[in-house]
Amino acid sequence: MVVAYDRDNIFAKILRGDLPCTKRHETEWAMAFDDIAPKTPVHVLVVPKGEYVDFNDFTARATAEEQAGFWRAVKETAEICGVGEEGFRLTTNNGEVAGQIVFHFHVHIFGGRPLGRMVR
Ligand code: IU
Repeated sequence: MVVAYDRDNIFAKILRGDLPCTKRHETEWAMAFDDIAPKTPVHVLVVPKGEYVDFNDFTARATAEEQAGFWRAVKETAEICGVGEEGFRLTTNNGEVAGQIVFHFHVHIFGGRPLGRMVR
């Protein structure tokens, strides 16, 4: 079930500068900032600047240039946050069934400690 994009979602407000964040990286295509409730020593969210509800929406509607720019920013953010070499986990929750609570597409970068095996 796809929800409509809400321009007043929390990440849209952060992108506009209407809400503060601890910014880690910004490019033409994306912004990265610390999660407000970090689950690991490094827990950063990377959001595209375009208006996409979730991963399905982003991959369906974003241009190839936007998508490449976004994933490049994810890689750069991991490096900037000091986990690029040692390793990290990328997660995106796609839809309510996955536990998505903010409906502006975003990728979590988790790292900074051993994360264990998530899927066996
Ligand atoms: P999601 O399940 O991927 O949609 O989780 C959203 C994340 O956004 C979650 O880890 C929250 O801690 C985080 N977050 C935030 O960083 N700042 C906020 O104001 C809100 C949520 I609301």
